Amino acid sequence: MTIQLPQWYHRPVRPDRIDRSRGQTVSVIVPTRNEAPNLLPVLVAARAYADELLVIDGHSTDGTREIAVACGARVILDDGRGKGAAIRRGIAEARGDILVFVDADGSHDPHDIPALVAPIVAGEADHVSGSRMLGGSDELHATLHQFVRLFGSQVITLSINYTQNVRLTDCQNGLRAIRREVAAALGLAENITTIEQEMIIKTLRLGYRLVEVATHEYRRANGESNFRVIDVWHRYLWSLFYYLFVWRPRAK
Ligand SMILES: Nc1nc2c(ncn2[C@@H]2O[C@H](COP(=O)(O)OP(=O)(O)OP(=O)(O)O)[C@@H](O)[C@H]2O)c(=O)[nH]1
Ligand SMILES: [Mg+2]
Repeated sequence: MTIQLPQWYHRPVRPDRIDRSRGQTVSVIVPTRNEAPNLLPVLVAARAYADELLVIDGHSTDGTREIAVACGARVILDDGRGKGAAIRRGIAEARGDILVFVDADGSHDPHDIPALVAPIVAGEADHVSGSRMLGGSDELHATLHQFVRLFGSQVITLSINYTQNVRLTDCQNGLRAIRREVAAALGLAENITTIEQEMIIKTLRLGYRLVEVATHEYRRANGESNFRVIDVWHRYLWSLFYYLFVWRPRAK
């Protein structure tokens, strides 16, 4: 079996790019399910930026947990309900002041962590979302399936922009940083990848400060996408409608 390293792997590791002068600690949380060939470079790069490295494993059967432990991560099994439930578990378990979420498939570059945490460290944001529209992506536009995903994602972004009076460019990226206290205060409920838009909408509707930074999305290093629009599109529409129009923020 040939294993590809992600394209970003040879970039220099620069933990000094995180301003540590205010003593804020960083937890990097990696949700993963059967990504063993991709996980090692992600964890090796991510741990250089992390005070705490958490891997939330979706009951992988491919040696994922052994790799995670070898990289010094704390491994937690999720409850089998999906990536959203894994993210929620990560928020409950993490102890850092700033939580950074990085996918395990090699599509997110851990070297973007300093740029993601910078606005939070500087006290200018509560939640920083990586944007593929600002930073580019290797695989948003090439195939019909990718076009459908991009179109759906843009419709969701426009709905959020015009109802919340913001001008975001990407509401579906899993690469983000958020203050731990804010993440806990959102009261997240989604079990699948709809958690990304839930985090964005609740951040805005609760009055927290959300900013985007440019992050490039790489082709997953090995394996195939597990995301099938046909299985989940109705859950995306329902959750968009629910969090925009039905859900009511509690007073902070
Ligand atoms: N713990 C856990 N992680 C998951 C689960 N489902 C997906 N993931 C991880 O979440 C990240 C994003 O997964 P998805 O967006 O579902 O799918 P993908 O296969 O990366 O597809 P693309 O969106 O095309 O990149 C990957 O690192 C997955 O390994 C799950 O049920 N539990
Ligand atoms: Mg992916």
